[in-house]
Amino acid sequence: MADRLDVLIVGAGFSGMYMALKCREQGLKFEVIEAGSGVGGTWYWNRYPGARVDIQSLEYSFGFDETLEQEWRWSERYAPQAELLAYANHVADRYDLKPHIRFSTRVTAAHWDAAADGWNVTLDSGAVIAARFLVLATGCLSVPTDVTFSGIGDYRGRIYRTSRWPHEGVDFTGQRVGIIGTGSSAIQSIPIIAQQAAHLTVFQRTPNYSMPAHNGPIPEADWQEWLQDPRAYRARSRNTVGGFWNEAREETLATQTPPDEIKAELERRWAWGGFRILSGFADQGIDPDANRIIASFVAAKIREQVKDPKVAELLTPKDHPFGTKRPCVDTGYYATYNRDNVELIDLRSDPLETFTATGIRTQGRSFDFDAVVLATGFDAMTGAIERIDIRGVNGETIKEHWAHGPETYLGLMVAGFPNLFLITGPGSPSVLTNMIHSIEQHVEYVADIIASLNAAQAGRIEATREAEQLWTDHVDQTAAMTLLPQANSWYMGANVPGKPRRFMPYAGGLHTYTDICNAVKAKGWEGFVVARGAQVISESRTFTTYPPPPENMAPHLMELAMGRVAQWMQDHGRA
Ligand code: FAD
Ligand code: N01
Repeated sequence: MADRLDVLIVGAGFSGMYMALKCREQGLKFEVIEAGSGVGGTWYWNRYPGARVDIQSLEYSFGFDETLEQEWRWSERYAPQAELLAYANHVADRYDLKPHIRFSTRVTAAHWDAAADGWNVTLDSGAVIAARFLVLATGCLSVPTDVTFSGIGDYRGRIYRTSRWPHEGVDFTGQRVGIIGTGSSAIQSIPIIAQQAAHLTVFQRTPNYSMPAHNGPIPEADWQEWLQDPRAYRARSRNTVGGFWNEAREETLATQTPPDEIKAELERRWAWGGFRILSGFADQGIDPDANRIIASFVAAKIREQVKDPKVAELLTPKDHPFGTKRPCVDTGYYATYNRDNVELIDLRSDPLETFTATGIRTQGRSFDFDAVVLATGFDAMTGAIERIDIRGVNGETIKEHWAHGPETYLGLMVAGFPNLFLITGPGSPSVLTNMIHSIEQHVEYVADIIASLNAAQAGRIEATREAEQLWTDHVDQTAAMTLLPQANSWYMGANVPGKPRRFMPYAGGLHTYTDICNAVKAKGWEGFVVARGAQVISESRTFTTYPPPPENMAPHLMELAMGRVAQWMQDHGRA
C-alpha cells in the first residue's frame, strides 16, 4: 500500500475539484479518484442534445475566486452542456488539478480502520489506498436507475441513455426515434431530437410541469448588477432558500390576492422565465388552495402552447402539486407537440408491454424504431454512495445504516462512519438549490473541520447517533410542513422500486442551513465527538441549533404546517 493520504476524494465534478483545491490550500496530501475519463461530473456524462442548466449561469458558477469569476464569460443565460464542460476543464487546468486526479478508476469499497483512525479504500483495479479522511463527492444525480424493460435484449436498433450519451454525439437525421420519459432530460432533448428525426414518439408515464427558459443573452439588468458588485450579487444569491436570486415574496399570499393581481404577477414571472414562478407567493408550497391557483395558471399556459386539446390535457400534470417534483425549464417543449412528426403516447392508458426486435409494443400498438432514448432518471442522492461497500466502526455498511432511508447529521456525516464526509448529501439543501452554492458551502465547511482537527492534533471526528437522529427528524419535519412529500418524486426515492420513501434533501433553505452549520461550529462542533485514538478531545452529543420559527409566516399557514408536523410525529411515534 502506498503512503497514507490525508484526504481521498471520490468524484471530479465541481464538488471534488473544489475539495481538491481546498486540500491543496491546507498543504494536505490528497488524491481524487474519478470513474470518468475527464472532469465535470454531470456535465461530462450528460451530453444529450439540449442539455443545459436551469439556473442562470451567472449564479451557477464558482464564486470562491474573484479572478476566476472575472475571466470567464458565459455566452447565454443558461449555458449549454459543452460550455459547462469547458468551464469545468478551465477550472481544473487553471488550478492545475488534473495531475491529482486518477481518471477512469472507480472506488468500490471503503473500510474503516480503527487502529489507524482512517479509511482503507479499494479501487476497481484491486489497489487499496489508505487515507485519514474520505470525501464522497460522488454526485446526487450520477447513477442512472437500473430500470429495464422486458425484451430489451432482443431489440436490434440502437439504445441511448441521456445520462451516458456518446461523446461523439448522435445524428438522428431521417430516423424513427422513440424516447421513454418526460423528466427534465427528456424535456430538454425532445425539441432538438424532433428537429432532426423523421419521426419522434414520446412515451410518457407522468407529465411534468415545465416553464420556458427564454434563453438568450444574459439580461442587461442582471449583467449590469453583476458588473457593479459581483460580491454583493453572490451574497444575495447565497442568502436565499434556493441559493439563487428568485425575487421571493415571503409575505404575499395567493389566497388573499385578487385574481387579476395574481395573473399579472404570474405573467411577469412567466415572461422572465425559468424558476421565477416558484416563488411568487408565500403560500404556494404549503397551502393546497394556493398551489392550485399557480398550477391552473401553468395548465392554461400548456393549453395555449399545444394546439391539440387532447394532447394538452395529457401533458398537464394531475398527480402532484406544482413544484413538488423538480419543475423543468424548457426551450420549445410544448410547441414540439404541434409538429407533424411528433406523437405522444400515454403509458397510463396504453402501458408499455415489451421491446421487440424492431421497436416497442404497448398494450394497444406496435412501433418500429431505428433508435430508442432512455431518459429514465437517476437513483438520486443515495445511489452513488450505496454502490460503494462502505463499512464503518462496527462493520455496518452505509446501505444497512440507511435501510429506512438516509440518516445523516447535517447531510455531511453519518454516525458510525468517522472522517467520512458527504458533499451535498441527503439531509442537506443540495438538490433543492443552486448546487454550486451548496457545493461551495459544504466544501468550505469540510475544509474547516479538517483544519480544526489538525490544529487540535485530533485523529477523527464522528457525528453522534443522537445528533443524527435529531437532525434527521428535523429534516423530515421540515419537509412535512410543505406539500413536497405529496409527490412520487425522486426527492422521495419514489422512482426506484424498493427504495425507502423519505424526503431526502433539507427543505429549510440554503440560507437557514448555512446559519445552522455556522452555529454548530460556533458551539464547538455541536453534535460531534472529536478524538485521538482512545482519547476524547471534545464531545457534544446532541443537536440543539434549530432555526427560529419564521416570524412573518401567516397564522393559517403556520397552523397548516404545524398540523402536518403533529401528524408526522404521531405517525412516527415521537412525543
Ligand atoms: P457530479 O457532477 O455528479 O460528479 C460526481 C462524480 O463522481 C462523477 O463524475 C462520477 O463519475 C464520480 N463518481 C461517482 N461514484 C464514483 C465512484 N464510486 N468512483 C469513482 N468516481 C465516482 N444543478 C443545478 O443546481 N442547476 C442545474 O441547472 C443543474 N442541471 C443539471 C442537469 C443534469 C442533466 C443533471 C443530471 C443534474 C443537474 N444539476 C443541476 C445537478 C448537478 O448534478 C449539480 O449541479 C453538480 O454538477 C453536481 O456536482 P458534483 O461534483 O457534486 O457531482
Ligand atoms: O429524470 P426524471 P431526468 N417506464 O426522474 C420516466 C436534473 N436535471 O434525468 O415520472 C416509463 O426526472 C419517468 O416517469 P415517472 C433535475 O434535477 C436537470 O429527466 O416515473 N417511464 C420520468 O418521466 C432533474 O429533476 C436538468 O412516471 C419511465 C422520466 O422517466 C433530475 O436531473 C436536465 C420508467 C425520468 O425523469 C432528473 O431528471 C436534466 C419506466 N419504466 C436533469 N422509468 C436541467 O434542466 C422512468 N420513467 C438543468
